[in-house]
Amino acid sequence: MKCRVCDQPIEPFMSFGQQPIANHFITPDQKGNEYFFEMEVATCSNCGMFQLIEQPDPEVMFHDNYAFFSQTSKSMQVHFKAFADYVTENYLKSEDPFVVEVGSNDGIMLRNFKNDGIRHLGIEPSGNVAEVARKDGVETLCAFFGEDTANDVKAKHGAADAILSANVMCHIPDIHSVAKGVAALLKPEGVFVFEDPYLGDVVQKTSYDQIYDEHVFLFSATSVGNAFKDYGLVLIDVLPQVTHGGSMRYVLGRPEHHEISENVSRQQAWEDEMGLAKPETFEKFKQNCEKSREDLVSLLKDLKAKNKRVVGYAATSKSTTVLNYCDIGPDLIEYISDTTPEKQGKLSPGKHIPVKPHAEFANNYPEYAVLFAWNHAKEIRANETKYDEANGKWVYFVPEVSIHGE
Ligand code: DWN
Ligand code: ZN
Repeated sequence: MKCRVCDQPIEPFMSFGQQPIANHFITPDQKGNEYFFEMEVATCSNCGMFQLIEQPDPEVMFHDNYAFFSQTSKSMQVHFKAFADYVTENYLKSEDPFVVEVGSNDGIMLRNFKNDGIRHLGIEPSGNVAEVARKDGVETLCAFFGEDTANDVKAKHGAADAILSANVMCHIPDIHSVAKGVAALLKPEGVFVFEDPYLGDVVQKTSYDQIYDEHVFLFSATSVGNAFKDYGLVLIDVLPQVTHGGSMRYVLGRPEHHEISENVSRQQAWEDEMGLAKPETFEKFKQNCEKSREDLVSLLKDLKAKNKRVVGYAATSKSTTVLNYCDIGPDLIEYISDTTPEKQGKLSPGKHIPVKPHAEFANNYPEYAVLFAWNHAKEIRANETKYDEANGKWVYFVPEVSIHGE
């Protein structure tokens, strides 16, 4: 096997077993017809890239029925307004700037540029979410991003001052085609700003649920720096983010036009110290994942033995990895409450736990709720004070399996 980025040989250090498509919530008649793949992971000791060995075809994962809409979280709306303001204040200095977002989903970030009258274009392959953005007045092209799309956009709209992306780059297996596209579309002084879940956080918190079919890479400052250097793009800044349980914002540009922040070398030095490219680190990570699995399964079995009602809270993509890796089905979790209409009335991928609207939870509180959207804990706990008052307990599994509210 070869590294997807630098072509050096790599070996998987761990398998999460047979995993389905994380966002493919099924109807009962689709049982037995699900797509599964062996989810093995590796890190490259040459370029530092953490990656999936096998990834299902993009068309299987992203399509017109894609079940994730970014706008479902209020705090993410606030986050993307702040992201847009950061870009405008720091990098949109030209007279009539043009901003492109790769994987613009339902327009959650670009609508801030639209509101400020800034020229923008979203590039989004999933037709249903792109349509939501268009209805909101956000210019959106329904396409996968690569060199060809970049050249088409440049011919039609001109070069971009900023190319942005959030929780998308880690989904694209051909990072070289993205880098070529970015290099082609960006003005000489332009910037490429993207953020994704950060490998350092995943390893530190044992948040292995960030690993699923869509996330072909988990980035670090080291691996991002290596991946783009052949295209004349260097890291000029890195800014840690609290979103998605710990993310990193990477700012890339051409060195002749930008100063390089000290944040870059500081972060890379921290990664070296932490051993983020070393096999021992991932051997320990594997052991931590196994311990997390044992602890969660034994807690749920114990609650079942005590006849407690346990449900899941939020049918996240991440929950697919947890449920399938830990082999947790409807015998241990009665249903999963989720606010997304497209998921409700369906069954969770692989383990077939029913997904029900939030009203089901609110109208008949369980005794325990497993918080699958632990990354939104602050927002969710603030919204669910009545559940706490009713003596409801929360099960967390990041950074370790624990019960809250007791
Ligand atoms: O990278 C990705 C990230 C950005 O978003 C995608 N591949 C898919 C998605 O991952 P996720 O599904 O793990 O995202 P979230 O934001 O952790 O979870 C969203 C799900 O949680 C939605 O189905 C809605 C649900 N939810 C809920 O039911 N009640 C969310 C909140 C905040 C709530 O209060
Ligand atoms: Zn590599």
